[in-house]
Amino acid sequence: MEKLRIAVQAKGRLNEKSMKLLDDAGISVDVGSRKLLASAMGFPLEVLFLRDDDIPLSVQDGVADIGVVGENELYEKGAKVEVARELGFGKCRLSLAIPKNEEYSGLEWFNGKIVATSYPKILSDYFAKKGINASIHEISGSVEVAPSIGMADAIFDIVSSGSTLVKNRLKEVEVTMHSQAVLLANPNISDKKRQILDKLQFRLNAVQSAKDKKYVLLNIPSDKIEQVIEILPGMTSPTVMPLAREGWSSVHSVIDDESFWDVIDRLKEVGAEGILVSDIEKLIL
Ligand code: PRT
Ligand code: ZN
Repeated sequence: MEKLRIAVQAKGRLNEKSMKLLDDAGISVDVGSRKLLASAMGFPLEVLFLRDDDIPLSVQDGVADIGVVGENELYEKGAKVEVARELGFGKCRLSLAIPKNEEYSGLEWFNGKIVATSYPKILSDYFAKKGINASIHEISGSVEVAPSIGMADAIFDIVSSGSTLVKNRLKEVEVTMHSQAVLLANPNISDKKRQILDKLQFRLNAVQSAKDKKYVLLNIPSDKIEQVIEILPGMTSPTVMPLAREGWSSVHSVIDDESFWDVIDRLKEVGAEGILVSDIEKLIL
């Protein structure tokens, strides 16, 4: 039977969350023996473990059908692939940083300077767009030490909390892009594989929708039901059931996590009692 092959980072920052994504979709993969290729159980999928640098082109060239990688790697490699979904993890930014004591006047500061980076394509596109003439020095690791050893005047690298910059006496002066992990897909996969991808997407949608919502159950005097329904727009009309206690009803609904506290405050104001809120594991809309 045809299987969809997903490329996942073998080890590193994205590995665990990529595997959790499959797990959330009910797909379990036996990775015990740390093979290059592992099969999923009960779902037509296999996992190819690669360095993240190799994922965009492996999807473009069809070595894998889909893959999980940071947008930074995707744009650096310039791979011709589809972005099937944003995954919301591995968030970071790509920034220019200079020694802390330097006075920074604006982007022109970089004219004539040497900038060390592992992302030469993204940086040269950025400088070209901004009309800056700097020389880019490509290095593959520990970019942040380049200025202190006299290898470069500045760096262009991934920043998350910013503590690596502080430790290396650097300051972030320009943010050029934000990045997160994305699910890539080869645009030319067979119809059969496309169906498997759609099935995976359906499951991931259910998990994602559930994460953004809460399930609410509350008791309310029956004459206040109209007011409660106004506060709880829900996805569908809320379920209302009579309680054994005379003149009271129970209301069940699904609300957005975002407006959660606001909704609870308003429910209390109209007299709701025994408000029970719980996480939703999956939600099929
Ligand atoms: O071995 P392989 O090539 O597969 O892995 P890798 O070493 O190239 O990548 P890895 O595992 O470090 O990161 C994988 C992806 O995670 C990156 O491509 C980004 O999309 C994403 N990501 C998210 C990060 C960070 N946050 C991050 N903080 N990647 C790297 N960092 C590093 C950064 O390079 C810098 O050294 O963390 C340091 C900065 O962190 P702060 O918190 O001190 O600012
Ligand atoms: Zn890498």
